[in-house]
Amino acid sequence: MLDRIEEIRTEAAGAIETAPDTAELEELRVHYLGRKAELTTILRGIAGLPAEERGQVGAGANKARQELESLLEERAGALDASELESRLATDRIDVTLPGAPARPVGHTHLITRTTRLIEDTMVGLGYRVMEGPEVEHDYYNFTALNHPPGHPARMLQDTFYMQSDPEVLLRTHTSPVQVRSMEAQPPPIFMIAPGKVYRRDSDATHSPMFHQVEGLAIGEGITLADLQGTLDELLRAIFGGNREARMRPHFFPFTEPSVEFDVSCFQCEGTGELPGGERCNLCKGIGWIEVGGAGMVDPNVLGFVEAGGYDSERVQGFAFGMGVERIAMLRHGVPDLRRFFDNDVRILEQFS
Ligand code: 2U9
Repeated sequence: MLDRIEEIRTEAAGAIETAPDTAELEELRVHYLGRKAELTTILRGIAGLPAEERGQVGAGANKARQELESLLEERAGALDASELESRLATDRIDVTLPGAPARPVGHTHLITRTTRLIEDTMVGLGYRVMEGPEVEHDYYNFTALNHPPGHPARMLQDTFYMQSDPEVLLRTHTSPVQVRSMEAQPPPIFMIAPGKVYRRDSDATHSPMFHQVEGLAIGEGITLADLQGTLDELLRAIFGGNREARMRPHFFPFTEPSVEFDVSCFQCEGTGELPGGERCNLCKGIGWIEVGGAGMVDPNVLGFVEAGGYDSERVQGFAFGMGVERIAMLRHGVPDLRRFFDNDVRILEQFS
């Protein structure tokens, strides 16, 4: 019996030492130490052995069992460690990899891009970019901008008024930002005000919400010639090449004199004619395209901010305004302004 126990121990010890993985090791544990194992059967039968054999066989079988148990534990520890090591080596996850499938990168909206182009150009000329509230007081939107009572632009069809307070409205232009900026900062001031504005108007070229960029330059000795040079520079940045600005007389309540300004046509180079001899369809053969309004700031407007240091006898300057949608439509050949607000991603992809 003792020989058999020794045989089992040797055989089991060899198998345990060479077990290739924890699953096989578990099978060996069941085979050599489980309920139906030979060694277990021997231990269970000790009581039935002759008295003189009991002690030796019992001690031998228990020793063999204990030895095999500790060998199993040792091997399990070694296998666990090496299996963990190989799992760590093969299961490595690079959390910086993109998901599958990779997400497409989005596009900046054309209105944002056009606004930023204008901002970058004007910042390059030394202007600051200022913002203000879209819900405005009548004073900043109209009164301080020299809109006399009863002026048509104040009329209900043009402006969204608050029902609960007719003095409060959605700004119809970004000009209130200039007034607020002049209140906050003495001259000289060079600033632009980009942002959303609201008017009761809706068709292919008008939207109840659209975007403007307005500019303001006030200081000593600023003239209409400075406005011409600034517009030349800005329109070249927007429409490229050797574009020029052209001013035509107009009327605005907040500027005197007031002008509308055009850019020389970038399709026919201002000739009004295409290479084949036919009339340019973009400028309708005129050679110029209307892009905005401007003028010298009316002394009455400066009067509203006199307390901030704007003495119209000492400082003067110009202001200009452009509709961002119109600029983007011209630059990119978009025929209908509503496409900017349809939320169809294809228009973003087309102009990426
Ligand atoms: C102050 C003084 C004067 C801003 C100006 C225009 C002319 C103008 C239009 C262009 C197309 C609006 O988007 S549009 O419909 N803007 O023609 N805007 S001068 O004049 C100011 C602004 C603020 C204190």
